[in-house]
Amino acid sequence: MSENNLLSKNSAPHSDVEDIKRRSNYLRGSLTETLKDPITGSIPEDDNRLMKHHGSYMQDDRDLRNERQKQKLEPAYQFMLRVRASGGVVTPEQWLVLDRIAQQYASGSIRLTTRQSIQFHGILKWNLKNTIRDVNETLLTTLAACGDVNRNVMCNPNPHQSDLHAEVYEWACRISRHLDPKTTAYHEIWLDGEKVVSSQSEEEQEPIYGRVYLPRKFKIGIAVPPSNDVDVFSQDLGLIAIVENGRLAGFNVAVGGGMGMTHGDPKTYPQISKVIGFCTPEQVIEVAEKTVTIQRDYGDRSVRKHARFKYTIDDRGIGWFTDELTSRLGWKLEEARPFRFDSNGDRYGWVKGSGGSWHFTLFIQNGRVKDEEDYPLMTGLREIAKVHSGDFRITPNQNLIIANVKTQSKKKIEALIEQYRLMDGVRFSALRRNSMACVALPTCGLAMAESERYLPTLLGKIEEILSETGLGEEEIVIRMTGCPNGCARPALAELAFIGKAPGKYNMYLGGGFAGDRLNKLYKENIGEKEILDSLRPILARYAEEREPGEHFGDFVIRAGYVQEVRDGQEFHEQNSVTI
Ligand code: SRM
Ligand code: SF4
Repeated sequence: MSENNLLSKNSAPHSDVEDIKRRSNYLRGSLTETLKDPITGSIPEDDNRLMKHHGSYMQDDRDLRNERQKQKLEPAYQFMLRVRASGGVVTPEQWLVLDRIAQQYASGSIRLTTRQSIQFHGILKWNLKNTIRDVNETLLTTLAACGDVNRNVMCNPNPHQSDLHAEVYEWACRISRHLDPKTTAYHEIWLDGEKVVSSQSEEEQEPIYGRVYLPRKFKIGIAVPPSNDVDVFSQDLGLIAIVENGRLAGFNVAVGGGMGMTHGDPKTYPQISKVIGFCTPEQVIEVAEKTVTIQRDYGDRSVRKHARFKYTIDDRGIGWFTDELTSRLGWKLEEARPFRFDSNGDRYGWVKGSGGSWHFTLFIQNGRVKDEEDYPLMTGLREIAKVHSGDFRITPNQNLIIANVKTQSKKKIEALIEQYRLMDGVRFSALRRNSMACVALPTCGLAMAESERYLPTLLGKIEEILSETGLGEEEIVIRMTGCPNGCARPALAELAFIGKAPGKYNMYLGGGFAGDRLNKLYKENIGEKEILDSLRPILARYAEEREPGEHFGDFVIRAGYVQEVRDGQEFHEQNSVTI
């Protein structure tokens, strides 16, 4: 692969980010120098673009933005840092380091993300290097947590099938390692590694990505049916573990999912991936690599909004993609094998795994681990980490599993769960336990409305309606984001709210309970009162008229509130149903 190849397939002028990457000498830019600049707490935009590949974003505290502007001060610059852990597995020792970093360098909380990673907010430029060094010393990394590369590989942390999970998890780690950027810039900049001689060829420096990396981020997730907790259809490359006679036979391969869109731009849309075939475990790394290289060579490098893999596939057709994949592999995927998903949520509380160990799944509201007066979550988890000999697993729904607790240690962990009232998290309503919100304000620079800070309040009000209508224990998948980028995968929720402006949301209905169908716009730009007024009669009818076992997302389609969306290209079509 050479850069000329890339240029020939993408003849339109390249976006500025492509030039920044090309000039960066494999993600170095002038980061070493600008991090040392004592005049400002910020870094220049070119370096900020590169910094994402190292796992960090420059942000400013938006709660303070106006006040500081009035006082003619520079914005309160700070950095978000994302720590990658394939499949979300961290040891208790690593958890204790993450906990310490949160107190020492960040805003005092740990944020579990929708892709099983960990985020810190509020790190000052002067502390970034120490923070990244500490993360690496505990054998975790921030490299490729963000940026135009393959991101954290998600993997189902299903504790019911521990042996199988362990095998699938191992494949997730291998895929991730194989697709990691190979540049030594990360070690040079953050870990004071030796500078590598510049005479190395492109093939030696970045054998898979090349000098300009991918046109856009790339995401891979592995689901183990019947759980679709990784939202496999939202991934650029989704893998569905196929279990036959109790062993892992291989993976169905699904391509071209993605959630992001822009309000008012119908050329952008969320999409669900398409299942194109089956491969054995031994073939999966090659399938992942070739898929990534197809996107590397054919993805749009001129318009970043149109650069995700889903558009490459939709523009050229799924037939084109499978032909290209077959030609690069030199062999054909087998026909996809049968599978069935029953939900995309988590199961809470204690379960016994197949190896005899115990696992406790704890609901963590929107993934935010912090102490509150009546709910000392962060302290509780710290105390558990001090005595726990198993591991922690971050779920794709921003929750945490205290995993692999030996029978003889269960009483000790139970006592700590009791002491720190962590069971309270399990007793939340079914609606809340199936909820997710993205970070949004005050740190996310793209947020148009609140999300993490507002969803808990809105849920309280919807819970009242649910108990009035006798639906108190009904599981409804509800998600909110502060903008249409879709970080909490809202387009796959049965009920979703996507921020439009402060206090205003678009309301969507009709996603599949198992994360297998996109939802549809029901009402636009509405505030809390209208949200509740709209929902009340729908929920009342659902309580009265639902068929046995019928999920809310299916009901709203059958009852005619919204039309079914079978493909992302229908997402923006006018809802011809009027109720
Ligand atoms: Fe995301 C950008 C947070 C998962 C689609 N996302 C951002 C940024 C970095 C804002 C920015 O670019 O300035 C957010 C940082 C906010 C903050 O203050 O922390 C952000 N995204 C998150 C997290 C932390 C949300 C959460 O509440 O957990 C998730 C971190 C995942 C991780 O650990 O790697 C997160 N983002 C997602 C997902 C869900 C997923 O991957 O399963 C999506 C939709 C799936 C997809 O990619 O299609 C997602 N984020 C985006 C997009 C839209 C991309 C697009 O296709 O257009 C952006 C904007 C962008 O890239 O330009 C974005
Ligand atoms: Fe920010 Fe939008 Fe992502 Fe929410 S969905 S974290 S507001 S980019």
